[in-house]
Amino acid sequence: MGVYKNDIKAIVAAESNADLRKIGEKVFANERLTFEEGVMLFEKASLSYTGALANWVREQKHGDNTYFNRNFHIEPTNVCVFSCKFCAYSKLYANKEEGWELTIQQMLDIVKSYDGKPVTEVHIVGGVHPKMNLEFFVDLLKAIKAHRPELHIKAFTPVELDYMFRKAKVSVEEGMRIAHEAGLDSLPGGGAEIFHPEIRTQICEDKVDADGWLHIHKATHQLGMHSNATLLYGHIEKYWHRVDHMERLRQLQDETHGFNTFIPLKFRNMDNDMSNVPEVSIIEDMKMYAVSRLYLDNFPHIKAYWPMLGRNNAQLMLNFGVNDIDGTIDDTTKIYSMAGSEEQSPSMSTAELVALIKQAGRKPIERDTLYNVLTDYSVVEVEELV
Ligand code: V47
Ligand code: SF4
Repeated sequence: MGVYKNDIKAIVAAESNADLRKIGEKVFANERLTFEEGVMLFEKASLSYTGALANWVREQKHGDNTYFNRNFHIEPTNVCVFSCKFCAYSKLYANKEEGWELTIQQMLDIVKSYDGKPVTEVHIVGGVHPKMNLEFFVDLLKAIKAHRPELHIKAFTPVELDYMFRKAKVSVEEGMRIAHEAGLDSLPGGGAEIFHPEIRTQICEDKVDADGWLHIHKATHQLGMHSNATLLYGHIEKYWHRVDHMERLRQLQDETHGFNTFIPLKFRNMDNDMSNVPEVSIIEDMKMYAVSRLYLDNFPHIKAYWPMLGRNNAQLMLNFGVNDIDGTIDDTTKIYSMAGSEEQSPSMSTAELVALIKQAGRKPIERDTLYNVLTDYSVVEVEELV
């Protein structure tokens, strides 16, 4: 699209703060930003400056290509042994009347309900139920693969996996091997929240810590699988906690190159134990996406998860470093609607997603989970309106 392309060098040259000018020059030279520079972008740079740089990087990496996939979600249970303060979704085991737990057959029936539909991925993530153990999920993975072998299974966060592995008394490496052999193809990005213990102990102290989260992703990458990473922003953290989080991810990515996508998740405050914490503005959202594009120089993709952010805001982020807009979710994904997300019952057809990306002046590309191009909708008409 190149809104900024011709003007970007002039924007940097005109910047009055010498440190920010240096950041701009480093971005052009493909030089890595330091921790201090990451914090400075959040604290000192104007949104237009950061946004212009992030857009430039986005266009260097992907041009106008904007990716989405066709997926569906399964949430095995909302019963959870943990009690993250931001979570509006989990129900304690003791309070099961408000909880649900699906059997393997029920989950397989959900998969079967997509028979004949052109979905390429199932995303499975939920609460940590004390009775849903490694054996249970191995059986689920095998059942799905037996029914539809080509469906990519992106499932389980390190929070769920850590619990399963410890209960099964297997190492992370052994547990990941078992899950992979049963059919697990990749990991979604959840459970990362904010890594730094100063914040983590306040918002989700009882679940897997930063080292544990990173260990599971490292073991995943070592098996040749890919994964995503998230960051929960806009609550009680400071800017430097966000940069610390991204720094840890950047370091692991240097080692393994296994991450595909970074997904900043905006904290929503409805019906949880942090309802007193106000939500941040759209300006903060744009900053978060833009700085992440600049800081995570070794992450191929930055995703705006539209059910959480709202489709119009997600569209806006396509000018602030974002090149992926998740998928055509067409179920009732409860984890967000319960926390007050923009989209109470997220659902968007391929035609709607394509139109949304085109309105932003970008090229809609349907991808599979691993970013192989399936259809370029800038040259192909949307064939159906499902
Ligand atoms: O880790 C929970 C977040 C995450 C709230 O990899 C909340 O493609 C905001 O990671 N406000 C799970 N966020 C979901 C997730 C995800 C989503 C979409 C795509 C992918 C991917 C991954 O949801 C949790 C937590 O950070 N979350 N409660 C809340 N109140
Ligand atoms: Fe459980 Fe996940 Fe909610 Fe934490 S965020 S309470 S681990 S469902």
